[in-house]
Amino acid sequence: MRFDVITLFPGMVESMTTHGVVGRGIEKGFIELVTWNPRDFSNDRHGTVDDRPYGGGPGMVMKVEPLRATIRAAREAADPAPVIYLSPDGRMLNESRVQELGRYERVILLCGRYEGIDERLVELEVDATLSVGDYVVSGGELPAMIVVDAVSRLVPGVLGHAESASQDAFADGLLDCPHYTRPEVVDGLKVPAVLLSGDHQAVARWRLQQALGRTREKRPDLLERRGMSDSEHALLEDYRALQSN
Ligand code: 4FV
Repeated sequence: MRFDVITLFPGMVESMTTHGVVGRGIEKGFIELVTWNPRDFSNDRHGTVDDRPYGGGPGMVMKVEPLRATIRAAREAADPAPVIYLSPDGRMLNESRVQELGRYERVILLCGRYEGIDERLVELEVDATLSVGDYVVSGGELPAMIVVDAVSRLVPGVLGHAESASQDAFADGLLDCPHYTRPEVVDGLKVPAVLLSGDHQAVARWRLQQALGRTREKRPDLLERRGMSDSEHALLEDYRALQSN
């Protein structure tokens, strides 16, 4: 999978190429990350990419031309790819949208800065807009890096065999089960006995029960959306009985 990221701060995004899962995915050749700086496509010698907003007000707005030239160059550089703009007014990123993006061979991620980009660029060149949450950060780079990381985890081969995206929270629409490691006792708090039993079936049942219970407690909206099988319903009832004891 290839990610082309249009950003005024290529170094910030390129930091992903040498760290963690994405860094390894690039080393192993499963992921490609290319950055494009609109300053290199500005048609004035100052590399101007922004200007004052029409109608007045604080801050600056990113100009259409440098971005359009950058998008055109990125588009021509490899196979067709959707242009995704990261912005608070986009559809909220979630696991199913991550899986949707994971079905492409390539995506172009457009990072805004300042107050944002000229709306006409969105109308003319953007295929979809995504938000990573109802708050404002100072640029689209961090949201774009979230997209690159979350989607890269779904690319076969990126996660080592020890890790698997199917174990991830939300992979099956549920929050994750709790995790424990050595030592066995911390301030008198023991690891749940089932995890020391060696009974893999009982461990899998316990982990599903915990995921159902915690999702019911913390994110009932997810459980509404996902629904449950009869055996999962029984597991959850059992969980609630255990919790109430
Ligand atoms: C954002 C978000 C976000 C808005 C103006 C960048 C900033 C600045 N992007 N999800 N939340 N973007 O806050 O995606 O240009």
